[in-house]
Amino acid sequence: MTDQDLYPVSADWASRAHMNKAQYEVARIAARENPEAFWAEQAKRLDWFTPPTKIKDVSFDKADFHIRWFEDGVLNVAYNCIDRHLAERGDQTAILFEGDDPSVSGALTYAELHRQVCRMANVLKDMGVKKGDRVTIYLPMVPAAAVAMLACARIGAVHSVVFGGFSPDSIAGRIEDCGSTVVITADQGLRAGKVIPLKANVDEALTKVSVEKVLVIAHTGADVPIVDGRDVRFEEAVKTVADDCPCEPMNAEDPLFILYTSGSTGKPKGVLHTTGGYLFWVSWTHELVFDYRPGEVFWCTADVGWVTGHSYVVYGALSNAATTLMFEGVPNYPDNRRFWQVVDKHKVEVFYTAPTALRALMRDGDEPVKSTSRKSLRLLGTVGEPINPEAWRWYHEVVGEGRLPIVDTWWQTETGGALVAPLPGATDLKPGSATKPLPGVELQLVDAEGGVLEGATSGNLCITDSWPGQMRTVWGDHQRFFDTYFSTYPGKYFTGDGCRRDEDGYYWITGRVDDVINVSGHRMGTAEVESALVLHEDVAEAAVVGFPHDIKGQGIYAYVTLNKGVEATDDLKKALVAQVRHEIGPIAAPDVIQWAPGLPKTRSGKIMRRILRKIAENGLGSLGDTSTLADPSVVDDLVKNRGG
Ligand code: 6R9
Repeated sequence: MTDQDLYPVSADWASRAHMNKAQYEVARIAARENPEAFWAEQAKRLDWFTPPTKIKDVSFDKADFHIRWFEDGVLNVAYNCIDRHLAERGDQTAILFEGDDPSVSGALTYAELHRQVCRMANVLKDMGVKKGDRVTIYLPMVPAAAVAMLACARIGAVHSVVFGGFSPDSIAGRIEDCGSTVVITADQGLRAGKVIPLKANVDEALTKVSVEKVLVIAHTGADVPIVDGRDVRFEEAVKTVADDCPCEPMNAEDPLFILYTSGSTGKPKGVLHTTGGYLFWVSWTHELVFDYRPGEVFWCTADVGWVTGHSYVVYGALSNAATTLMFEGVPNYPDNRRFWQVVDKHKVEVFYTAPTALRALMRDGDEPVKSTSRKSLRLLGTVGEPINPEAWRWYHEVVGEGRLPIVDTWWQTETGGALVAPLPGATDLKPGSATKPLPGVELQLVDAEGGVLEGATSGNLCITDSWPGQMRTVWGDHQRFFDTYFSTYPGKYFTGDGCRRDEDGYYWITGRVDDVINVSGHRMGTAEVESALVLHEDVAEAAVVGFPHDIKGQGIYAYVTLNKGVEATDDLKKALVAQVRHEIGPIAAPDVIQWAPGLPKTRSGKIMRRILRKIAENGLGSLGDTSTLADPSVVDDLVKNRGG
């Protein structure tokens, strides 16, 4: 098979979709030629307390760097996600819940969601939270997580959700960086039948940093210690609050949330998204890319701890009056039929997941899928990493029985929502390609020197103009925002991804070209893992690279140089893995640790990661130019002892 395999838009989809081919072309041109008018019109999909008259004010140039969208508009995100639906859809299910345990499920209508969000907002206010304050949320994938996010949005507090798989150290670092005064957590979470000690993790984090209050929600009902004066039991506090809470009028450019993400250097960055542009972008893309109609059952399997959960489980979906499904569990618990059983149980219509989950399920064959009906499904989606054509075809043929389009959506924490993705009524599909940019998204491929590449070619993926959902700053470090994304290729946003464009103008993301590893669709900075390793007293130096991994997409390969006289044992390897799990979380645990008597360095002392990547990939004989190595014998040893 070649990538010229084409899955054309069906006549049915073309006739009923929000956007067909002709409309897509018209929108592309309108957004490019008259952005003010185009976005002013599109932004009417939101309910504004004061509609914006200033639409776009952007410069990517160093001297005058700024990004502002809808800047005189006033709105509230919770109002758009809840209140405006109440009159017509108060009794419609807003959130469906499927627990880790298949016997546990539930549902919240929009009216109930409104009441719960108002009550949580009032609890937060009673705890002293005000507009602009930062609130850290560390919760399992349960409706309370969405309620907490919306409660913050309602009163203008800025949430920072920390994924439940992150360690106490990671929580502490994130609390400290954004100066949160309050943490919202639960007693425990559940995953594949195992308990996640959320409150205990928060307690440990708070031995390193302090906050004023911790709001503790009962989920499993476990008995967890309560610190007097600091911890507030939600179930107690909520007894005395009112059922209604007004929506704080927010400027379009007021912060909505901070979400930490890994980059090629340093500690994770606090990506900041604002109210108007972000909400507009996730709402618009959710409708277009999933060809969404209010009331359809939408299931995005991402955790709310990641941007995909923010944008499509919560904000995009609810702004479009969706019934959004929140799933606490994992694809293979109690067994590998779980995803499809949940689809049948809740009559899921749109299903959106990560390639890594598909690859893992594919390994178990077709039977677990075929034992279910899946007839409620009408559209499939993927996100997080490139999908290999083999997994794409399996998804299409086995899960979708050949009848469902697949939308492969390329985007980043920084972009707020999807930027490159097919529209099911407008874009013919090619397995493995995220296809084409959405209207208003201006892509460019450049070479290492920044030279613009035309036609069918490969290069570094840049975006030459802003879109409303673009991040606005790195929390507390605006210079880092500029330096990270706009200094490599002046005047352009650099994504960090490599990409190929084929002769039909389709984009094929090839993966990160920086020192970021994509492990099961989650970003991990090599520098972060290295820092965690060198914290160990026996470690002199460490270098971490990604390598191809059948299920995870990329695995983590660590080269470790021990201090003189330290014995290189398997127990020490285990201790190092444990160290990384403790410092960052289980997702950062190295798959391979290789003892390295020395690391390949240039004469100026820079580690040559290119060579380490090659060795990890087993790309022997193709190590490339090694003439700048200070000590070539180092490489011979690493090649000889590859893999451990
Ligand atoms: C939404 C999300 C962003 C990085 C991105 C790229 C990779 C995401 C992809 C994809 C190929 C896709 N990525 N979607 N690569 N095809 N459809 O995943 O955000 O966690 O910030 O990761 O993920 O490398 O740069 P985030």
